[in-house]
Amino acid sequence: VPANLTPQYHAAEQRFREARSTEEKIEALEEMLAVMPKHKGTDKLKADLRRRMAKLQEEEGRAGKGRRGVDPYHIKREGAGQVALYGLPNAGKSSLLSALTHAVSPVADYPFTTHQPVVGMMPFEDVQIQLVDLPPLMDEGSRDWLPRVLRRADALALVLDATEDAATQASLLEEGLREMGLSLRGRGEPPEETGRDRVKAFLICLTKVDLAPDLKGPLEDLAPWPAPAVLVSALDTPSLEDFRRASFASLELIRVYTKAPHEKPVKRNPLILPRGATVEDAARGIHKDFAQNLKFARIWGEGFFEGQMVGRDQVLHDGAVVEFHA
Ligand SMILES: Nc1nc2c(ncn2[C@@H]2O[C@H](COP(=O)(O)OP(=O)(O)OP(=O)(O)O)[C@@H](O)[C@H]2O)c(=O)[nH]1
Ligand SMILES: [Mg+2]
Repeated sequence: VPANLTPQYHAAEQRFREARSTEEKIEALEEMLAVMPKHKGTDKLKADLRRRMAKLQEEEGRAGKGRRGVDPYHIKREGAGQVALYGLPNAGKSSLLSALTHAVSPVADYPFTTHQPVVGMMPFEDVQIQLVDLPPLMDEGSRDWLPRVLRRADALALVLDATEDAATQASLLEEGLREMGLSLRGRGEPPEETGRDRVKAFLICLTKVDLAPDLKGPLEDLAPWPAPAVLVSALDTPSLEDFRRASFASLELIRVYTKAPHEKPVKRNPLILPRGATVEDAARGIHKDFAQNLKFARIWGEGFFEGQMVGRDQVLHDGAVVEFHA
């Protein structure tokens, strides 16, 4: 029986491989076990993961209640995904975090204001995205831990000050990331590793547009970049909605809504799945037995007639409503 591991499993496995601390390794393993399809084909894998888990837990115990294994800069992922804000000093990162979330990150009109990560939850439609405000490029104090935080984020938001040269800022950031072993990929490009580099999804955010005399120039300069630039101002609420949308897009996720037979298709409590997820993946997101016993599903949404019958391999799109039949 083939294991048929899901995209979520592979993502968790990647986090396991990159984990530095025992705590992180345990966390990634827990997720691998949780999202792993459970059937005959994965019995051996499950036993193997359990064994590794036991060993790690023992290690953590030896390290004195896990004190040594804990990374104080480990930011526990919450919500649909984690987007890290990265930019030059004074670009406007903390102002964005404060405008988009309930978190407060000190803002000042001088550079190098932020020294520690500040985390906030940003609502977008019916999902929550975790935003992480960070010290800027060239900040000496964060040299040791900043690369780890950036590596673990699901996507990076490159925050550029619209009153300064956009292309230069973007290149400096890309260079800085390269020095940390990070490179950027455009949307839809596969997350393959290029040598030792970790490849990150990203978006470009041109902020302080309320102060910028000209936006045509910067936009032309940024056109060759493989991610669309969003234009925002921390002072302009409608523009912030564009940032929320672009952040969600950068995570390459879909929202799938489920309903019981005879219920109206209502969009609430979405299942969050990686792009490319199928009916079977959605069923597994609810309960493993659901996926195993699934006979067919009915689907509502773009490209389908209402309640169209589909099989377990049907790829789902953002906003689809699904009804499972066992
Ligand atoms: N007019 C205007 N001013 C902004 C905007 N965003 C940030 N600022 C100002 O720009 C300055 C820097 O903002 P911060 O949010 O502290 O910038 P930062 O990128 O967090 O800076 P570091 O933490 O030093 O890297 C502050 O004086 C902000 O008030 C904006 O959209 N419009
Ligand atoms: Mg700041």
